[in-house]
Amino acid sequence: MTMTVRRQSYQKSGGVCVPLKAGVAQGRWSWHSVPSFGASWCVVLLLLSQAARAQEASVEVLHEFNPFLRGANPQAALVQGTDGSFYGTTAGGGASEHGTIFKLDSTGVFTTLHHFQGSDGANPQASLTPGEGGSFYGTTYGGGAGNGGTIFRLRVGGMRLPGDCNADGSRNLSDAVCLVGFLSLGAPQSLPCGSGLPEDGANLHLLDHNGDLRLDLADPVALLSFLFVRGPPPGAGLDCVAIPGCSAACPR
Ligand SMILES: [Ca+2]
Ligand SMILES: [Ca+2]
Repeated sequence: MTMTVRRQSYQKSGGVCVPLKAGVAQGRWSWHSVPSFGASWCVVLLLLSQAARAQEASVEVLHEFNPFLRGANPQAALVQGTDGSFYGTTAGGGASEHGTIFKLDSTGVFTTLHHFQGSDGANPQASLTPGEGGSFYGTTYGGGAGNGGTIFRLRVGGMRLPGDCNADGSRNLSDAVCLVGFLSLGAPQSLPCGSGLPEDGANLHLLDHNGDLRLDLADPVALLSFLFVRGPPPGAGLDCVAIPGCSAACPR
């Protein structure tokens, strides 16, 4: 049986060692040797059994809010986005010391997405709420025109037109050619978002025309069908959407 050894101060009372802290000797710990010294104190080795250890929780620090300019004093719960990352706010810190919005991705990479300036809000304290197209809605305690706070929308990722493979801001025959070229000829050598691979969620979001969660020749065929014979629209819709992992390429 695996044991963990801890040292705990005990006080001698009537010749017997008594734990100083309540709860130490309530069954989770057992003490196996009681070398005593002096008139008033004992030193006790406490052995925590493996079974008792299994009941203990452990905390792993994923990020420390330091320096202050990257955000400080988070108060709201994290919320998970459609990309699997966790999003949250800090009530303080940031470039203007009015708080920030941040992202912690699935690999533990921390990114500050926005620094509140005061005019757009200050000191957010409530959780973000997921909205359409990977966006989030939230509130700030202060800031805004009358310093009474704001309601804001956070768009995560660049605005992209579904199906726009060649990133020119329009959806037409050249996008079907782009996707066929990548899938069959290796030109272009990469897709426009994320890692450039077809498995990347951003590229799937942008180019999976038939919505079957994979990119293959059926997608440019479906795009051609939509463009020329009134086939079904792109799985991600007709309008520009914010896609995490993509840079912006929508018409203004
Ligand atoms: Ca295009
Ligand atoms: Ca597909």
